[in-house]
Amino acid sequence: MNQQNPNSDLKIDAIDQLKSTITDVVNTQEITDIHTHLFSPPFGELLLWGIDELLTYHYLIAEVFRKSDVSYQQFWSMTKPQQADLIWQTLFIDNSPISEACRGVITTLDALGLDVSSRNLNEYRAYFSDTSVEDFIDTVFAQSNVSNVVMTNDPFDPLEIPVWESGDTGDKRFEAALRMDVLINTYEESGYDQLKALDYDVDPKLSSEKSYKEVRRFLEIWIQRMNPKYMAVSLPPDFQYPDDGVLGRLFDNCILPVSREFNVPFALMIGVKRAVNPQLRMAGDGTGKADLTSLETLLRENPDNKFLVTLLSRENQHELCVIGRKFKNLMIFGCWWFMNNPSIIEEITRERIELLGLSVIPQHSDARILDQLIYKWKHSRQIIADVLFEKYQSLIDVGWSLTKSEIERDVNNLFGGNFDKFLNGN
Ligand code: FIX
Ligand code: ZN
Repeated sequence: MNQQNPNSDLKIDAIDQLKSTITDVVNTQEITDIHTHLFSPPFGELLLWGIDELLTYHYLIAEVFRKSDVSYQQFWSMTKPQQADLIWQTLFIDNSPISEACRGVITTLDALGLDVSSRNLNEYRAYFSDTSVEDFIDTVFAQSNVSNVVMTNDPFDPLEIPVWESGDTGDKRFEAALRMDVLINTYEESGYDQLKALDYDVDPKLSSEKSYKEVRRFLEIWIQRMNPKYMAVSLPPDFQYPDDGVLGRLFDNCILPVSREFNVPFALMIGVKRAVNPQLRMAGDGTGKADLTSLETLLRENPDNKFLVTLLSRENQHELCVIGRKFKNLMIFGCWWFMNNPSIIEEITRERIELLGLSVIPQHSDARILDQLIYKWKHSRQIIADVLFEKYQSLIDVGWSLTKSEIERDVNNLFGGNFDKFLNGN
């Protein structure tokens, strides 16, 4: 929502006025967070929150092994509070917490009103045990000024299925995204068996018209159940399109037609190498540079399909912006995972704005733990404000003038308007 005030139409032509206006607008604008791994309360244990979850975030698990002598086996046999204790001691007490993932914990605790100078983990634990999840959701949404978040919903997850079937997913601020990694990336190993078990008449190689129809039926049922904002998949850097394997058949005969028919965009998250170090479990994924010719082909051959795209390799980001200039059916979003560090967010945001103006979704949080909405957005808002300041300043320097309402319009589009228009437009 565009939050205007009576001074919105005053011309801004002085730099100090510009700085304070941008800071104010960027901090007060509500955000639609288009990709998270958060869940509403009916999903039970899938909704993670609290200090022990914050400290055992997989980004921090990867970091603790670099500084502690703990073996993989010892670490994985610990309870969650023990793992959190180890991470706190190693990364926050024995070393200063300056990595982005560590700094995020400190930003979050501070924003919640906890005394970070006490360094007292049990004091932080006490705060969370005195809070209900419902109250905490309100606190976090208010603190981060996020209006709604898009979850990541796996239609094969036994913990999710009963909630969707009940028709009651609770808090409407949590919206759905139909995630299709199991179907697309592991069709032959597991997707096929799971579809068969659910009575879909598919064949193991997904090579018949009958199978395509069944997969389309599966997708349609889930689209009706979830009302997802988009369908999504994460893909390895060597993803190829066109493709004469299962992926290509799924794309061409199932996903792209359904995506068009139901006007549900297809989100591609390209560049993840899963389990580069399996000992690290969820923390063991890596990144690689993709060949974006495949993305160009997909966009060119499917002009009536909408694609949301984020990439995991820094080396791919400039090329992605150039592709964005060529295809209006592409919406670039977020600084994903290993890209979600201040220096890289700044570089990518500037690069995107210079090449694509205000026609991008600059950030998503990828929060896995509710509390993280606070730091991920606080840190990103600051960087986005700095980049916008630089760009508006260069206009004012040569005599262009701006109003606050124009800045509000621009920021509103970046933080939610572009997403809504992309979903709802034709
Ligand atoms: O595939 C994804 O959606 C990734 O974001 C996650 O799998 C990843 O583990 C993550 O949390 C990144 O931030
Ligand atoms: Zn994610």
